[in-house]
Amino acid sequence: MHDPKVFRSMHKERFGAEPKIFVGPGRVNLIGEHTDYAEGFVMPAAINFSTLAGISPRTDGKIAIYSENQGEERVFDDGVQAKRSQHWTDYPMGVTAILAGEGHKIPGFNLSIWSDVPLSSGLSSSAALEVATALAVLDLAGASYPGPKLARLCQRAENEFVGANCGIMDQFISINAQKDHALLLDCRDLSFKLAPIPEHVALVIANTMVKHSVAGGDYPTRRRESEAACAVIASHRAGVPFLRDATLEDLEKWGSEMEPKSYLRAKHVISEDLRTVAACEALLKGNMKELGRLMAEAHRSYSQDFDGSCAEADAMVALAQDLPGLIGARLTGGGFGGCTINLVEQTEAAKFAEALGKRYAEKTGIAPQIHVCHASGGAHRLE
Ligand code: GAF
Repeated sequence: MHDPKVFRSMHKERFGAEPKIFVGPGRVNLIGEHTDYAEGFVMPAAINFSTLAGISPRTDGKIAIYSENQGEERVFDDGVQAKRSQHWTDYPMGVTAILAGEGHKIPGFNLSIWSDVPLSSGLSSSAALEVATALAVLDLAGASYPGPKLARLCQRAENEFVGANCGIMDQFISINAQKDHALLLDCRDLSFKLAPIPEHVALVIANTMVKHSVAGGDYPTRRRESEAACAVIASHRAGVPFLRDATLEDLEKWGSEMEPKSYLRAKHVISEDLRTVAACEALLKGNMKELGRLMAEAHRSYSQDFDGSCAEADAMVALAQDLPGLIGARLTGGGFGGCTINLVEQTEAAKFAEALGKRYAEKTGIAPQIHVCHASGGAHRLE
């Protein structure tokens, strides 16, 4: 992580005021992909890559936002904006606008941002930024929310202000994560179960270096395709507003009325919900073999039925299979690139990471980034 002391003095030098600093972590999803917006199940963990947001008040009503990563500062002379401007500041401004819309009086402020969550890698750099900003702005406004409610507000910032049609998973885990745990989240009522990640298991995150984006065309297309399948089922059986409510039997019964692509997308989503709940049980029982099997099946389903992978991610998963220490591997996050998650025996993790990186570079000609991570806690203030 960035040295908070350096970050603090950077803010002080730029804005002439002492900041309060807040942290929002990125996340990795162990299993449960494209199920959140279908009100199903996901099982993510926060990771030790995060975004820092430093905030100090201003008296002139202006909002200044500086990103050390972008090397850019933007000043909004009339404070909170009503609309996006297709700029990276849409994320922090979106959160600010949503909070203002909730009735909070938000004075002018200086916000500085720094992050080590790799961008466009499926590790939720957007949610980390939204969540760190939300804590910072709420602190300034003298307000706070319970975690699940705050996650919904951050999701709204992304849906309504930024214009990316994401579900609730990323914001939820960034806020509500617990150190050394994965969290099985029911995306319908936001109830959750914590599952400890055993000490002997490392999270090895392998970045294919193929850029992923939720705002891009493929994510909303897949979402539409799966929702079209749900509409067919709902036209026969009441009480299926989301694929969460559908069964594999429903799919077999009415699948012939669906576009073939929609059928396959729904097959992934419905079966992924079952796998995700089963994976949590396996993790809780310490049944790593079953967890690995479910992850392998989840990757197959994500890649072949949902068509959410890419050649590089498929290669990264395939190349991991016979490496010593592997428990399970699959593509994580929104898809079409980004990172794979490998659960690996801790004692083998360093060697595993090195061997996987070498194999991937030889196979694809791309130098990957491979990180041995651990599950960290949720967003908080840095004292
Ligand atoms: C992205 C989205 F932001 C999440 O809401 C989720 O849909 C995920 O892709 C796919 O599981 O991270």
